[in-house]
Amino acid sequence: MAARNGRRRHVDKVEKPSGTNIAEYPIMSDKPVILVTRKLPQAVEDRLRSDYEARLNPDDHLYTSDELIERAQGADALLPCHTEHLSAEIIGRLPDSIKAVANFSVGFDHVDLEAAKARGIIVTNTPDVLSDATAELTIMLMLGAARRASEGEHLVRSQEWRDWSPSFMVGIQMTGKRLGIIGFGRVGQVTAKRARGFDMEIHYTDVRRLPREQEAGAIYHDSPEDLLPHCDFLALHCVATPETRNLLNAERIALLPDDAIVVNAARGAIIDDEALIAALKSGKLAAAGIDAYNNEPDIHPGYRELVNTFLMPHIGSATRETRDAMGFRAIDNLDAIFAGREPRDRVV
Ligand code: 8YV
Repeated sequence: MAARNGRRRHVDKVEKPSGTNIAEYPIMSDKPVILVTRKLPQAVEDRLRSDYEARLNPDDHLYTSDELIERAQGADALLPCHTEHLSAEIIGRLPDSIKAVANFSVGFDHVDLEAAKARGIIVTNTPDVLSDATAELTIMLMLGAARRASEGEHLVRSQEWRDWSPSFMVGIQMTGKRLGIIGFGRVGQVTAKRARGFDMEIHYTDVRRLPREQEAGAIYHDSPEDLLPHCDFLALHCVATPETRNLLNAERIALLPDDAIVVNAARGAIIDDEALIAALKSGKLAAAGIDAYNNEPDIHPGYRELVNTFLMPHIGSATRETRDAMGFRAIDNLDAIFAGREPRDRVV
C-alpha cells in the first residue's frame, strides 16, 4: 500500500492479505495524522508535533470549507475550534480516514453531532479547564456593564473627559445583589462562587436541581420563568441547543426586574438579539455585558450603537493558562482514541 501524497500514513489495523509474508508487508507511520485548523499555543503544538504527524496552520487563517476538506485528505483526526462549522454537509465530505474530531472548545454547537455519529466519528470537547477563565470573564462583564466601563474608557481615551461631578458616570453596585444563573454547570457554579465574594445571593435554574453540596446555598427555580423575577443580574451559562435557542426572548426579558443587567459568556444563540437590544434601548434593562454573539464576528450592529453595552470579542477562555490546558485536554482525548481507549470527554 503506497503512502498517500508521499506522506507516511497511520493505519490502526493492518490487514495482511493472504499469501503475503508479514515481513514484506509495509507498516506505515505509527503516528496518526492530525489536522489542526487554527494556530494553537506553542506548548500544545510542540506536543502535537512530537506525538503526531500534525498538519498545522502557522498563519492561522480561517479555512474555507473546500480547503478544510482538501487538507483533511489522509488525516486521521481533526482538532478544530468553534470557528470551524462542521455541518452535516462538511462532515459528509470528510475522508473516510477521519476517526475523530477532538475539539479545542467546551462548546460543540459548531459540530453536527448526528452527522458525526452516523459516520462513526468520535467527537470530544474540553470541559473543566476553561471554567475559571470563563467565570472570571463573566464577573468582568457584570462589573463592566454595571459600572459603565465602555463609556468610561471611551471618555478617557478620546480626551472627552472634561469634568467630574457627583452625578457623573453613576452606575449600579454589584455587591449584595441577586444573581440569577441559567445553566448551573461547571462555569455557572464557578461564577456563583466568585459572585459570593461580592456578597451576591445566588439563584439558578437548570434542567434539574443539583445536590445540596453543589448548590452551596444557591436557590433553585424550576424554570427560567420562575427565576427571572429574582435577578438583579442574569448570567447565561447554558449550552446552545435547539431547545435553548432564543431562550432570552422579549417575553422572558419582561419578567426581569426593571434595571436588571444581563451578561452572556456562553453562546449568542441563547439570546434573541432584537429583543435584548429593544430592552436596552427602552431602559427596561440597565445594561448588558456580552462576550458571545450570533453570527460572530459580524454581530448585530445594534449592540455597537448602544452606550449601555459592554462588549468583548469572545475571549471567555483566552488566558495563557487556559488555552494551554484546552490544547492538552484535546490531545489527551486524541491519545486515548488512538490508544484504543475511551476518551475522557466524548460527546458522541
Ligand atoms: C473557546 C468557547 O475559546 O470553548 C468554548 O466553547 O466558547 C471558547 O471559550 C472557543 O470555543 C475555542 O474554540
